[in-house]
Amino acid sequence: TSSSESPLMVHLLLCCTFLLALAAPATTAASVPAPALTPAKQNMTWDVEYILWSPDCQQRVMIGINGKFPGPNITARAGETLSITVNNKLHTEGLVIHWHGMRQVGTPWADGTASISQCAISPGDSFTYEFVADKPGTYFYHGHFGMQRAAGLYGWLVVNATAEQDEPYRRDYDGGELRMLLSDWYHDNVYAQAAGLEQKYDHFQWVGEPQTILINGRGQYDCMLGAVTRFHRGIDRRARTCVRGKEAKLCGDEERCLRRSECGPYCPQSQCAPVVFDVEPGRTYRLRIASTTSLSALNVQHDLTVVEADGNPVEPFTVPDIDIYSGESYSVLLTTNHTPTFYRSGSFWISVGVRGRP
Ligand SMILES: [Cu+2]
Repeated sequence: TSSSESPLMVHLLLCCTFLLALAAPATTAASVPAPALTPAKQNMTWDVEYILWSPDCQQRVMIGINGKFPGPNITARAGETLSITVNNKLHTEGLVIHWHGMRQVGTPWADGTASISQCAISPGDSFTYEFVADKPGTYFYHGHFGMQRAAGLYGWLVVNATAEQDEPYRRDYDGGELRMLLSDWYHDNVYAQAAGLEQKYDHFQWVGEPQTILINGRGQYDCMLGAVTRFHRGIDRRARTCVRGKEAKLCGDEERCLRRSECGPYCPQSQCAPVVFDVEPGRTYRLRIASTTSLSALNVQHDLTVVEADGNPVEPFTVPDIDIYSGESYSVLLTTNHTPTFYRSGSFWISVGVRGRP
């Protein structure tokens, strides 16, 4: 999949509506010192189960958490304890969850690596992971048993710095935070992928290139989004339902149509609708990027300033695009300094393509 022929894209919509939710933390954090917080604890309960989902407008079986894909966003403050009770509702396989980037100081049993730090949680059983999110940074969690990560078992784990810690680049962005969790997606299920890799006499049969790149669990198979201009004409972000016009005839059953995302990427309710970031002109945003791909090395194209890599601040440097390999994460600064001339209101694209694979 060359990035120039079939770019999979994020649409940055420049919106005149002020996004207070995004803008407010930036201004308060810069001017008013946050009150000292007592060490807090977040409790979560997750049911991990098979779900039917259409991440690229084609329904498949995935592994979801509490009925959804990707899993819940965890946003912690450094020093906070996370307590996550995981119920294994996969009836035929074990389960663990690894907290990628967490140092697990004093809690090695919470690392979530099957057969290393713990036995896999048996079907029907539960296990409570409890650990301190001690270091600010951009992380994620994922299944670490069999190929469960490739089946969709992953999600964000972002650790914010405390007021005292103050990340060095904190004052370099005034627009808030955006997130892009990237992965590759294959239409062959993970059991078929594993069977190919493990074939007795002809092992390491790789499934091939991914059908779709997912951004925050969303993608569009086979360039179905079409030309950029078609997308701009086709999408109605205020639409409350999936079925309208021609699609009504196609779907008939709206509930089914929504569930299977049969109305395609143009319906904002679709599980495969493109990710859209609302941003204001003339601001700088912190964009967190992480990759959970099976094997694809990805490339994100946009002018960016890199400020964090894998939870460590780096001397800022500016790039026209960035390569990201599986398991890596970055924070980059993105400035909305282009004049919005492109179609309708100001709309811009970030593209994510496959750079290659090892
Ligand atoms: Cu990992």
